[in-house]
Amino acid sequence: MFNKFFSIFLPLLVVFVSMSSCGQLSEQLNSNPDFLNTPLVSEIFTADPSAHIFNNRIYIYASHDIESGGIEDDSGNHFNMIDYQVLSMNLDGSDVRVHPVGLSVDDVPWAKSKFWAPDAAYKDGTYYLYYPAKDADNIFRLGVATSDKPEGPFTPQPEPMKDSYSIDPAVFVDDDGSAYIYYGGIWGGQLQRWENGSYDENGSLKDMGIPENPAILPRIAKLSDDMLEFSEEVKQIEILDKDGNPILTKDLDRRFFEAPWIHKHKGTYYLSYSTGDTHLLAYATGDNPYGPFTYQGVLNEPVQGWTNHHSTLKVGDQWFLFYHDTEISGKTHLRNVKFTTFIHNEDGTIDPMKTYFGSDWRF
Ligand code: FUB
Repeated sequence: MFNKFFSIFLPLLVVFVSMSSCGQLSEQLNSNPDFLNTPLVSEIFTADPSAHIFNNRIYIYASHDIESGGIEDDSGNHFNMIDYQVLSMNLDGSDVRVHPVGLSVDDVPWAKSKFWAPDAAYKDGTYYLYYPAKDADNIFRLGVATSDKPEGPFTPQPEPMKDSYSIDPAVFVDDDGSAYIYYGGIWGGQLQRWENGSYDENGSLKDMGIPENPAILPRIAKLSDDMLEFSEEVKQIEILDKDGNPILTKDLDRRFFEAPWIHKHKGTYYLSYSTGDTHLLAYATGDNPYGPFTYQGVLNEPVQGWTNHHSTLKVGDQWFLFYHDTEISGKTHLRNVKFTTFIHNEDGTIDPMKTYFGSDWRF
């Protein structure tokens, strides 16, 4: 009965509640046939949603987009976020809330700017917020902050996680309780500056490596028992094609760009990620948290806006994709979080989702 409720009524209820929570603005926007779903909130701009269930409620850890006047460029100069505000809602999609500021860049001794895509995890009564920020040398590092409440306020650790770099942390807790942090992003995310194991500002300014070479890869490390540090040396996560060959730098539709996320379905690990300048979410599968992962296909076609960043969440028996687009603002740096449902086919594949109909994407 519970499962039937979730699979049949929840999506409908969710659409209704989303529409009503955004009021007249959403009703107008919803008349635009280009967009399949409505923004979850319209009080603030939100992006890069990482959704989790804590205490029988859905919590969404998102970037809080603001207008900072930064001129748009390939390094993400226009994304100058300064704090995090957690979103939450009931499991049936009701009671959508925007919580007060949970962490500000001014509270973090080592962080100077750019609170980009965060994630969160829970262990033994403590909630952990993982986030990237630029330090005083303009190098992206990953930080952790803790709270006894899922929405914060969060108390930051005084230093970044040791040996951390780049952006877009996503923490996956496996069935045996082991926690892994996945991260990385190229171009503005600086991953290309770490190819030799230490920071090289003169590393390729984009991912302009040799087109025939394997693409730059996302990173993984197991977390320590206290969830605050890496407990092992960082590893690269291989993404292979179906013949077992690495995806190449020139393969812009399939190569990793940013936003790694992991979910597990029937024992298979699904690594999904953004392809950046081709604006897709792609997914690859593996049989353990470290991979290698084999490319399977497109998860979400391009949304409106340059970035495409997401998370997946199982509520009851129903899987949800949380993502963002720019429906409210029409501006790449002022995004709004949305969600939709998806299924895994019998053979484990996921059909490409189409959440925006304004593109001429070729599926
Ligand atoms: O929100 C800033 C950056 O844009 C994120 O870290 C990337 O994943 C992209 O969505």
